[in-house]
Amino acid sequence: MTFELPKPPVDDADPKALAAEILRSLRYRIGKDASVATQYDWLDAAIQVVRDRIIEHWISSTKQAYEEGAKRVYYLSLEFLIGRLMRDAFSNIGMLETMRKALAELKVDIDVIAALEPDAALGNGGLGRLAACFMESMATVGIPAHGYGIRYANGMFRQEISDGWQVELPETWLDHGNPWEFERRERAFGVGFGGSVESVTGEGGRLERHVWKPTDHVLAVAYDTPVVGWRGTHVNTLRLWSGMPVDPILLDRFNAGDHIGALAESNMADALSRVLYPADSHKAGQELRLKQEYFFSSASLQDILQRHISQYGDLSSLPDKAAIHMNDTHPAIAVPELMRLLMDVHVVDFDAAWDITKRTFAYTNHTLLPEALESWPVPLIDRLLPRHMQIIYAINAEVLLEARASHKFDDEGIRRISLINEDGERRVRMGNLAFAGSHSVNGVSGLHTDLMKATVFADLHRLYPDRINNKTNGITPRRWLIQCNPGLTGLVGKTIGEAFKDDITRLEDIDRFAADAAFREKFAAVKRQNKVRLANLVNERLGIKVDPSALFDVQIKRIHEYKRQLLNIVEAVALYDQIRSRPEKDWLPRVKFFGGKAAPSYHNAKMIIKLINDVAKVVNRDPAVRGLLKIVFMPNYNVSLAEVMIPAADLSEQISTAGMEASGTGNMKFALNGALTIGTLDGANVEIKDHVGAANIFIFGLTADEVAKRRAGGYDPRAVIEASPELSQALSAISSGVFSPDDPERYRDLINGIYDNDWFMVAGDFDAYAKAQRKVDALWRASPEWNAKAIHNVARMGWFSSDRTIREYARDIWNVPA
Ligand code: 26W
Repeated sequence: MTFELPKPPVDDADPKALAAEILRSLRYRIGKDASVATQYDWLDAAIQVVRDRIIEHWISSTKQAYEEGAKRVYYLSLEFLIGRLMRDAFSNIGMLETMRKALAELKVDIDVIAALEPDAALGNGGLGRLAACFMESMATVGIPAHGYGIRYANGMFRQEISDGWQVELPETWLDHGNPWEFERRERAFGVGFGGSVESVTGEGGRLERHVWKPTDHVLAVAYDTPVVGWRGTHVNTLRLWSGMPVDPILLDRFNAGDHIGALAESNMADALSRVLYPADSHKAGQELRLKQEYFFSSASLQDILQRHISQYGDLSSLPDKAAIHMNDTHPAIAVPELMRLLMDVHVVDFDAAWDITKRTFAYTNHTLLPEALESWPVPLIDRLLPRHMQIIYAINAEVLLEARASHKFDDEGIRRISLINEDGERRVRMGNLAFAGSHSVNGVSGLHTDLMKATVFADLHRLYPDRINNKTNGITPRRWLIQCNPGLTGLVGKTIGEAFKDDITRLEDIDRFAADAAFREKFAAVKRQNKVRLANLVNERLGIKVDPSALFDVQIKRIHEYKRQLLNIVEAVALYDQIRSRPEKDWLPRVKFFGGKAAPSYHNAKMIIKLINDVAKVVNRDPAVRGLLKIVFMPNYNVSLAEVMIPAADLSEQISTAGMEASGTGNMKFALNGALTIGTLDGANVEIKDHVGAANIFIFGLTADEVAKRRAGGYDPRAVIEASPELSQALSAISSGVFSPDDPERYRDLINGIYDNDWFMVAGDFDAYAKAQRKVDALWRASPEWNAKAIHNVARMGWFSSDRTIREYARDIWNVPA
């Protein structure tokens, strides 16, 4: 017998009917009457109403993939920086405006409740946000995909600024519950740690297989969140694992009087999904981090294998039906885990298992910074995951055999290819492991991929020359244009029609309007509105008044020496000095915005935050500046704040030391929203320049090659500083305590770093940067030209859609239709 289920009842275009449905949801799901409902209750009730429609598509998408026997993509990532979901879901399913009206009928302001939704900060920065954009694009282009990660109870810390210093506070995004997630208690897998490996022998004492007997056990419980693609037709799943004890209380221990020890499993389970490591480029290094990596990799693989076996019976067809993608090396332990599951549980021999593994996995590298390349001490892996250590040795033997057979390497080359670093304490190189276990290894911009081939993976690239490929990053235009910039979206729609919403490359159609004075005026008016919105927010949060007609210059991203917020603030100090010494010149009003978090243990990054705030205090209060320069550090930068700041920016700061930013994705978001970029030839800036045209971007500074040459020898930062009066003045002001009268020595070490070594080429690029900034000033004065260039940027950014990136992954790496 089949039942016809009631579908969500009403006409989605009718606000009155929707309002009635919201009231019903409030009553029967939340158990409240409108008279006592809080704003949180309305948020919950509204989400539930739209969620019902999403579930319909979710179930049909899942069914369809199953019935067609479609190949699925599994995206393994320790980070998904998804932010708020309400606007995204409502907008993608086409109900944002009717829901706005329906709520208005009930005297509820959708923008007010939207602001109450917690910003799900399950990531550090670029890598996590990329995973979120990819999930949305996979749903949009209709690829059946699951994201797998950890449901951290505490995501990225909340940043407060106290007396100019960063203070870290816990982020508790689940405090009011989470209407988007579905707990799947029945979808739980055991994950083990520790113990020993036993051999199982068969007839005649022949070794048949190994069995790992872990001593510690936890359960991984699935929480599913639907991911809605554009137009809502395809819905995928983000499955996040939460740790649960197998036995909440170990009764034998409890009864023996060991009441604390009885909670050991419970505590470990809790710790596994407790907190996101907030270091985005320093090795986390802690044992718990490795445990998190194994916890989610193992649970995800067990889930994938169970689904595959129940549908196809055996695992030989796994590579034809599953593409498993590793977002950086964080899930690299999945390589030996799949080998273990194949060999020890499903009794596949090593060669066949290795073949299946390599054909199933692919790996993306997101950074070349040596301090961010993961490696784990052999003794640690041996203790936590003894069977995996054996398998890593076996894989290594295989790889080194191939390397020797190729006759391409001397002993040094072989040592560099080895999965085990033998210099000093022996460590497993997770990048080499991920590389060896994958059929595809990709970088995230053209330059980054070239550098991967030439540096970290030079030897592995020689051994496997077809494995490395490039996939330049992208961003979803739904969140990063349509939702965050309704003004510009409306203007573009009125001008060239709505087709660009389904094919973002059609934005090209507004290119010719750059020559149309009336259009430029309207474009400028939209930008101004967005700037007014940001100015109000700044006033509300910080009590700082900024003038929306000033140039809004924005650098928002993680705080890192290589991203060079220091270059930016030093240049601001130099400008301040000039405004004071030449008051008669017609200086251009400019507001410099900064935002970003420093890893709690990253001393210099925290000093840079304090310096920005110290400089802001002096500059913003100096009457001699007459408001011509303002400096604003926006606390707690996150996805939601980006959605307000990016549409309001005139100038986008993308000024990393060339060769160090793998791609950047903020750079793409700004240009798409009509900011001009000031940037180095680094990461995807190179490709942005190619697309928008050299005349429509401010490129300055050393190239990656030049940086490498300088570092190799002969670079004398002291001489460079002495040759630049502006720079010398600014550096000595900072270092002598002009901005830190309460502690004149505060910046001595930070500034000495520039004099002594200048690894990040702050001095090396200063003059070029300052000169480029004066070009910015000149163009800003010629505002029709500025606006024309900004329009060209918007028009030519379609290629940077993550839909394009995802289609390339689908075609070149995953072998799935898109
Ligand atoms: C082991 C600790 C750790 C954690 C995170 C090391 C490294 C990371 C990431 C690789 C940091 C990251 O987010 N990388 C950024 O990835 C973006 C998406 O590809 C790029 O656009 C950025 O340039 C890159 O810095």
